[in-house]
Parts: sequence; structure tokens; C-alpha cells
Amino acid sequence: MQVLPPGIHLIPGYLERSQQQEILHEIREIIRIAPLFRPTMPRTGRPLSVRMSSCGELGWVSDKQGGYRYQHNHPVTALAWPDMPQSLINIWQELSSCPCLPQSCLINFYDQIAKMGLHQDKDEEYFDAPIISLSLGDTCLFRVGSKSRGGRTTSFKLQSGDALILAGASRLAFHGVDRIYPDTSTLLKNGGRINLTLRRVTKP
Ligand code: MD6
Ligand code: FE
Repeated sequence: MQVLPPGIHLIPGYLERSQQQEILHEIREIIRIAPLFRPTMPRTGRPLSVRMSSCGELGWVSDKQGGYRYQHNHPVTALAWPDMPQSLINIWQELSSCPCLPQSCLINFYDQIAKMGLHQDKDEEYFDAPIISLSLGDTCLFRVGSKSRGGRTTSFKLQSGDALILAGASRLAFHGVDRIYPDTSTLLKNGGRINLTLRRVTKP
């Protein structure tokens, strides 16, 4: 077994195939109302390779003008984000050990060539709650380090159905996705990977 930094918990195969299919169906419904958009980097306006959407009361967005932030509305449709499915709230309650409710689920979609650079999730106002991540579809290579950029990092694969928790001392650890392994899952009919991250944004 691989040793992970304190506060990082990997639960391989947390979701059974049938649960993955149910959640995928719910995510497809959400994306029908709140379509995937491509965020751009603050200042440079460079597009991310990942496309995103959200559900819950808040969604994470980024663009050249406004930078990284949470907002109540989809940046393209201007509609409120769709409700968070009860299935995801239940997972938060099972895994988070936080009496608060999740306020946001960020939906990341990766095609075969998308990746995500090392980053910290620090746009929330509250770091006592963990971030809970669920992976659906193709396997990825995930990398996690410490709270400082440039420290040593550990890499491992995330497969469809795996849950990953960033809590405590690792809540603000740098992490990213180095690559997607194409054709490693049959869950998404056209391939690719979906990552869901459940978040508490404001102080409860
Ligand atoms: C991904 N995950 O797995 C990207 N962030 O596609 C994240 O950026 C992430 O897995 C915060 C906590 C857990 C994560
Ligand atoms: Fe992240």
C-alpha cells in the first residue's frame, strides 16, 4: 500500500458500478441545464483544458476579468446552478465527518488529452471541512504534494468509483491531474473522465 500524506484518504472502489451509473445519469441531467463551459485563467485568459459545471448553491468559475471565485449563477446561462442530488449529499454525510452540508459540487470533464495543473483549492472561506472527490470514467494519474509549491509529490491512479478525501493537514495541499489513460473505463460511452468535488464554501 502506498503511503499518502496525512489528511489524504483514498478509498478505491468506493462506488459500485450501479451507483456510478446512477450518479452519471444525475450529472448528465445537471449538464443539460447547466452546460459544461471552459473556464479561463485569471489575467492571461488562457483556457483550461478541462470543461466544468457545478451543482448546489454555489459554483466555482474563473475568467480573465474576475479570476477564481464562487458564484450563484452559471457564467454562460446566468441561471442558478441545479440542486445538488441527494445521492451526493449522502456521500458527503458518510465521508466528511462534518456536521455542515456541502454547498457546491464542481463537475470537471476531461477528454483524453485534458489535464489539470498543480493547484490549491483555497477559494473557500472555510477549510475545516474536507473536499471529497469522486472519479467516474477513464483512469487518471493524480499527483499530490504539500501546502507549499515545489515540495515533494506523490502520484497515484484514480479509477472510476474511487473516492479521495483532502482533509486536515492536506486540505490545502497542492494537487493536479497529470494525464488521462484513454479507454480504461466503459462507464462514459464516449470515453473521458468526470471528477466531482464536494465542497463547503462558507463558514457554517
Ligand atoms: C480531479 N481534483 O481529480 C481534480 N481538488 O480531476 C481536484 O482538483 C481536487 O481531487 C480538491 C480535492 C480533491 C480533488
Ligand atoms: Fe482541486
